[in-house]
Amino acid sequence: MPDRVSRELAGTRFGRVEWVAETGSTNDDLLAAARRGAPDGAVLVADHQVTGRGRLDRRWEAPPGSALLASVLVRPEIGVAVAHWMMAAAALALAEACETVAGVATRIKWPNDLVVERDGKPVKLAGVLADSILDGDRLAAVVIGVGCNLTWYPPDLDATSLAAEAGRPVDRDELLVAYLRALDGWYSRLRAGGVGELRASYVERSATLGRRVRAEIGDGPVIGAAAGIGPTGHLVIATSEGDVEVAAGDVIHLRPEP
Ligand code: BT5
Repeated sequence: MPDRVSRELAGTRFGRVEWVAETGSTNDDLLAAARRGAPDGAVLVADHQVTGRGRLDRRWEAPPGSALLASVLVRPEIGVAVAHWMMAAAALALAEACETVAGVATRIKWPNDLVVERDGKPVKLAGVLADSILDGDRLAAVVIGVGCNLTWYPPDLDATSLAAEAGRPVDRDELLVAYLRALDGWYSRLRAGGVGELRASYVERSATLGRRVRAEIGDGPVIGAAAGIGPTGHLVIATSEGDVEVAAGDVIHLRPEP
């Protein structure tokens, strides 16, 4: 119900929501729009993506109408170093929305997965993908896409849907509104006061910190205790040879290590 959504988002920077039945990828569409000069706050929602993307050109799968698939375009006027925190803001905002709208508690698996915990194991509910357009060392634009399973999840993966967790259907528009309102709040706080509050909330919601992990990167695995998140969003892993910082862009997989 686009009209209701726009009404409920009035007063936030995300009031201009565009809907499409089908597209390749909402992130790709908003990146193209950003290059044509689209303003801060543009939102695109699709019922279906034919080529939905994850990180490192992985696929994001969702049958038509089964998920919240939404991207926002922001022009945050912050340094490149802070880009990670826009993705963190989206993950936190979506986590808050899942809680308020569906009563489902989620945690954030570094860097960009929203998970529920089952028998101490992360089960993926949603993913966040941030793409940046740079202007020197500034961020000219960031497109942040979220895919959140509502009724379907890939049966062959450790995954779940909001309906499965809530035990009832969850309204996509209600989730979208709650997500965009929460994101608007985090975005404002990030711009006004820096990453401090966001980082504290992200750390509090982390499914990764305090666990033993194995980060697969190009040069081989980094194994140790996930000890912290650095100022630019890197994961600090305490290994037997000292602390090693790994960047989201370099980590192919992050897995629990016994
Ligand atoms: C992500 O990547 O989790 C980010 C997903 C972002 C999707 C949104 S949808 C709107 C916007 N437009 C786009 O084109 N993308 C964004 P990553 O961490 O790389 O995880 C990808 C992996 O998650 C895949 O390789 C699968 O293993 C798994 N996966 C794919 N579809 C899934 C689903 N529906 N539920 C759970 N896991 C899934």
